[in-house]
Amino acid sequence: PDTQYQVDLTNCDREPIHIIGAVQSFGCLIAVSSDWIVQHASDNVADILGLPDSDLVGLSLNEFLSQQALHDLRGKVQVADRTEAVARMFGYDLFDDGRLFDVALHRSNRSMVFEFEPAPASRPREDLSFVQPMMRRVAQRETLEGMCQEATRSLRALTGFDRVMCYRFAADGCGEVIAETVTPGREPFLGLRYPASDIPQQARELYIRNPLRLVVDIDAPRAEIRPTLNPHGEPLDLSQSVTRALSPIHLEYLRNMGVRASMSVSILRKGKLWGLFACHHYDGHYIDFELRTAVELFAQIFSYELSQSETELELSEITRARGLHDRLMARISDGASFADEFGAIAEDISSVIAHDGIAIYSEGRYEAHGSAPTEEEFLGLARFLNTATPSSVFATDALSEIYPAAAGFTDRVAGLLALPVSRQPRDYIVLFRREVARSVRWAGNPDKAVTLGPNGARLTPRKSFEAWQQIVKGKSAPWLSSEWRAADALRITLLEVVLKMSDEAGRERQ
Ligand code: BLA
Repeated sequence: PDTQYQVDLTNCDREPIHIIGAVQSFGCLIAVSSDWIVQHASDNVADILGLPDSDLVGLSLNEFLSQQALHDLRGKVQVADRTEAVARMFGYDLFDDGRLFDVALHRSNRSMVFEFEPAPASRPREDLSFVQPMMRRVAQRETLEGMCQEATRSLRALTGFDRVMCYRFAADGCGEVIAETVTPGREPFLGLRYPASDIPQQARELYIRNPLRLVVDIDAPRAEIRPTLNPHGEPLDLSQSVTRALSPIHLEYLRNMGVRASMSVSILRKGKLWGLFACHHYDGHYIDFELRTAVELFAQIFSYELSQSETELELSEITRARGLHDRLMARISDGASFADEFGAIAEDISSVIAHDGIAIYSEGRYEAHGSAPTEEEFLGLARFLNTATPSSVFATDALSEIYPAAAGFTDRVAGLLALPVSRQPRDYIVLFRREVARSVRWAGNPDKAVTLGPNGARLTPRKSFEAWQQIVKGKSAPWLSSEWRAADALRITLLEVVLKMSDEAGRERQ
């Protein structure tokens, strides 16, 4: 149609996916005005509902629905309006003839939107009864990764998708597969990273408001919503729709991957998109609305559990930082020298701030563990640090951008966090991090044959991964604000430690 937006890889984040103008063929859509006159209908309505008349636009609902159905739908409309959410009916006998439908209802601006999916014949449903046991198993896991892993395992068992991933966003919008359960024999995606552009901004905003989308079959024709514009000249806003057709760019991405069905479910924390459960299937895969509702519910409870556990983690960081202070003070009280204790001290620090290498530069002596510059390289760096940090923590995740000589040791160090631990001359404890792209490797088969769509190889996970590698080139994992805080507390402790140790050393020398 004439309103169709020309999308390509340069304008993905402007593609108006919420007014895409079509639903998928597993459901149909009718939008009505406040007086229940049909304003829009998808062109598969007659097909799905089994109506003789294929053009419903301009008709009143009571011309093709029974009084009972109208009454029941009206009740649900009130629920949708009161809760400002999608109201649901499962296995509803819409025409009083034994054919059952699942119905989703929501308000979209001036319209009330109904979406219908043929429901499986009446059967005992237990989807909801799985949610609590699933959540209990998740809650038993001690770590965040463990919780996510258990969630992917049980979601796969519940929904039958070939692959279920937990995809977490970083502060810069890039994403990482942090947990995965996949059919044996399929290439694992665990640990892989993707650039922010793979899930563009407007999609993320939409996914906060509407937590679940399903693509049943990328090869199934979509059903156009007609007319494209209402009498006020506006397209139908499908933000809350449960049968919306997805962006053709994204479908091309799925096709390039050999994936035919996809589902993703939002994981929120404090109103922000924390991540997604992303599911793939290598065949068409439909799960009905009732099961999708159970999945949504699971994701919602999971989100709460997750935020609680992240809050606990943040609290335990404070406790750990305090513990570190006590351990460091204890180490010196028995008179050991800083140099002797450095290995143990480094170990202590790594429990609070993750790093790949650590060095101490004190009174002209340099000692390093792990991934770090050589002494010669460090001497130049120390002069740079002297100019950079008056007397506080200094950190960067892209050292070579501000200190070009660091290009000479990017094979070992991309980011650093420096703690000045004395005043004159400048002594430091420095934590180093390697280039993040170096620590992640694509484990899959590079020569796998794919048939590519019009936008070429960019829309494949491998190219996405390479795009991510370019974006983060020369960068380490960022230093989080919690790590800055821990570092600042640590600096004060170390200052005390160093002073005390040099005091004692001084006394011994006398
Ligand atoms: C949407 N992109 C998505 C979604 C995911 C991804 C999970 C949500 C839709 C869904 O449930 O399927 C990304 N999926 C991934 C990634 C993996 C995966 C990274 O399985 C890794 C294994 N996509 C691109 C590029 C563009 C793009 C380069 O890769 C544009 C420049 C666009 N992705 C794009 C758009 C959507 C999307 C427009 C929204 C789809 C919609 O909701 O209509």
